[in-house]
Amino acid sequence: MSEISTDELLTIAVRVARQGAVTARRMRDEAIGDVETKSTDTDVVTAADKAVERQVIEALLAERPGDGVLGEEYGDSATVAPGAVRWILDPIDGTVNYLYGLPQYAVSLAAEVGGAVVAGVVINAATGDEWTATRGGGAWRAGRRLAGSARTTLDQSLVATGFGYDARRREHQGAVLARLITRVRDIRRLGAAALDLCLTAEGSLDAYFEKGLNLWDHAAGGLIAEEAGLVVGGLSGAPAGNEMLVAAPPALFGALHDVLVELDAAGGP
Ligand code: LIP
Repeated sequence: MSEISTDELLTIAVRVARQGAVTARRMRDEAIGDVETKSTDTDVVTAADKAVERQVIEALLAERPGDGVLGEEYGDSATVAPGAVRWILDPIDGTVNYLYGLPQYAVSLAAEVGGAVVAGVVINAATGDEWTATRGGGAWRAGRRLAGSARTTLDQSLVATGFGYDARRREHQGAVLARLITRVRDIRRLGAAALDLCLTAEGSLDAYFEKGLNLWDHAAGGLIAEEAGLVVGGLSGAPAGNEMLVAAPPALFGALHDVLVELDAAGGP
């Protein structure tokens, strides 16, 4: 398979993700009538999550048959050709917001080559807002290069986070929040990790952290945050991942990291 540039990968990702966003918006009224549950009774999947994922997979593999796709709903189809790309897809991130009609849900699509994410796009399917990045090429929204927040102290920081679908985990996350909330300006729970990462990348939030994310929740948003100059990582030197993801400007990352370690934010079920 011929070498493809990250810009070309981004062009494909943006085109396919925009089509997915249109489908998500068009289907909303009918899709919320067809809802199933996954890990718990509150972990929902709608007909639109599945339809958007099938549509995106079809479009990607029609253009690049040798590639693979890791998607939230249909899992991982391994890459089949050397040098192929693995696409990492969350068809509708923020499905509970989608169900309730809260305009905070997104199509998130990243291109991974040789184990590294090299291009990513996140589109708020309700508003059309779009964030993109290529590795080394910066992070962008509406032609503006993003640079994250300039805030330097935690007590003045607006921090976003999220909660899992398991009640025991939520109990632990709630306890952490009860002690963190006195150490920051305020907390925001917006309900979609991909959008939380993009809002932090553009400085509309100062920092974000969450335990329990899957790769499809943060692959594209994580690259956008990194290319905006943010540090994106786990705790105690671990990479960002299911155990914990923290995204913050370099001036804030250390302070937030240390408080999260002190509060055992990565602990619990
Ligand atoms: C959601 C994440 C969010 C998290 C939710 C859920 P989904 O993903 O984006 O940050 O707090 O529990 O995991 O399920 O809407 O794709």
